[in-house]
Amino acid sequence: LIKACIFDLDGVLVNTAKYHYLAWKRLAAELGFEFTEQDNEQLKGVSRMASLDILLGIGKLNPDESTKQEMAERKNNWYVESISKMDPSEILPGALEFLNECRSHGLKTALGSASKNAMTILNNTGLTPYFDAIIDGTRTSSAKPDPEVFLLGAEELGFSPAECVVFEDAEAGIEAARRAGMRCVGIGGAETLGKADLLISSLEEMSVDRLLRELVV
Ligand code: B16
Ligand code: MG
Repeated sequence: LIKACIFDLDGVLVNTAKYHYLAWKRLAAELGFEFTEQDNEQLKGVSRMASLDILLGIGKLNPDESTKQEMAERKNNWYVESISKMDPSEILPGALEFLNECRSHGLKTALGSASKNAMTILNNTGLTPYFDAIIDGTRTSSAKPDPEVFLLGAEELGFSPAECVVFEDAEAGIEAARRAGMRCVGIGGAETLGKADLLISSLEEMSVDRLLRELVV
């Protein structure tokens, strides 16, 4: 039986991917190479330092650890500047409606995000009160595809993994949900999210009825 929904943040509830992309692109430009939107696909759902490693691989650079820390901080400062201006209009279509529907049907809700900046985004968009538990990158030690973030969410809600459904837009996130023993709804295309139990293109297509109907085991 499904008792709880665990939501990824970036790409599921808000489109912060565009701000991550602009900040990484700016860093790449300062380092002297191009970083395309297609390159950016590889960074979705991946932690900050793992993203930097992918970026540096594209630029064929291999700086020492302290330089890497400085680069990650530089990128994050630009990113934080962008998200500090976010407001409720940046919540993705269907997200609020579905969160409200979950809660009115008695389903518990949790956030399961890799981002260390999740609280800023939730507070600026007004999403904070919609969650019974919030697990973000400040509370985990292993990044997706490790299942830690989702297992912590289930534990905090008091449910077993089998009672939780994860909503994800990134391949690493779908993998994390599967390793956690949770069912998952992928938001995006089959090329990257083929392993999801159910695929939709936005939360506008989701309803509690559909969830309970299509994800029965
Ligand atoms: P930060 P999610 C992820 O958020 C993003 O998809 C990913 O692009 C980002 O690198 C990661 O958070 C870490 O974010 O630098 O703010 O700590 O999709 O797990 O909500
Ligand atoms: Mg995401």
